[in-house]
Amino acid sequence: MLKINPEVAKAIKEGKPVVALESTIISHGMPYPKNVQTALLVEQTIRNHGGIPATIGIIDGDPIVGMTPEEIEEFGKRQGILKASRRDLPVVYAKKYWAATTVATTMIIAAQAGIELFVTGGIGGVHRGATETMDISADLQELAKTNVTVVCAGAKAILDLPLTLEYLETQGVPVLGFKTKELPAFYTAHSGLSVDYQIDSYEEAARIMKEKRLNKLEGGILITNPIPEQYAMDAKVINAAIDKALKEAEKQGIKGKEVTPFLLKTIVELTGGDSLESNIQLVLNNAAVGAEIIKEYCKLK
Ligand code: PSU
Ligand code: MN
Repeated sequence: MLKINPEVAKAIKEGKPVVALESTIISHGMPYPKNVQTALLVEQTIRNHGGIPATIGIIDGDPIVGMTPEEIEEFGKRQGILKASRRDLPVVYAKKYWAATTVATTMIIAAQAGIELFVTGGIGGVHRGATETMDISADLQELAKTNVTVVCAGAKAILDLPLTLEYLETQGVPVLGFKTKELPAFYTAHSGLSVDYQIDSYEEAARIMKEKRLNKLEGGILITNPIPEQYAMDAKVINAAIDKALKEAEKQGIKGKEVTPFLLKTIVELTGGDSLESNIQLVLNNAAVGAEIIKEYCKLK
């Protein structure tokens, strides 16, 4: 049973623009206290753009839609919070664990609550070497079947970006570029790969969302929004850090759901915190764009 915060519940009922937010980025994606400061700033940015934020996480086995600032603070510093993807949910609920929601589980819970748009930093994808390891994020499968639009800054080059695009194509997920033809690569605006379509306005994004739902084309839409130029990292610096982090993960035998948090943390260390600043700025930028898109979508409904 969902625990929906009253402000969020009222907004959903009245057709107001609600934006879902994930909690793995807080517990496993950034260090304390920047994780909490960022989560609160993201919520404020959504409000400044006329939206209602709903940060999602699991407390004592209860899925919370619209965490309080105190709950966000707790997620930021508490040790031992699980990272829950789709397969973990029944166990986390039954055993009454605290768990952070990934892109996949945030989509699941958002859809159950009636929230149609979700903002994050980067999604999981097909990992490099996946032809051997079969490490493909459950986020991609969720995008294939759950009716939530996800606004992100592309995917990190810790992943195999061409294979990630192939997978999304097979699964029928539209990959859109917000004012760009190129798939953004999280810390930089450039991957050298093309998105399926460029969209040029919030309204255009909203109309695509509406058509997908009207025509019962189940599944998500991925809107990729490039990091603003002034916050982007130097491609050489970030790519060197990514390569080093990947080698370190291999050396330490990091596997399964530990891989992504390990890489994120190692990259922050290797760049002396610069990558964290870029990460924060791109999420704030996504929050602004996401709020504007859902506002347009609410007008169309
Ligand atoms: N990518 C990022 N930052 C993140 C994540 C991914 O740039 O915080 C998190 C998201 O919660 C995403 C999850 O859903 O990692 C993917 O984990 P995995 O690769 O284990 O599926
Ligand atoms: Mn994985």
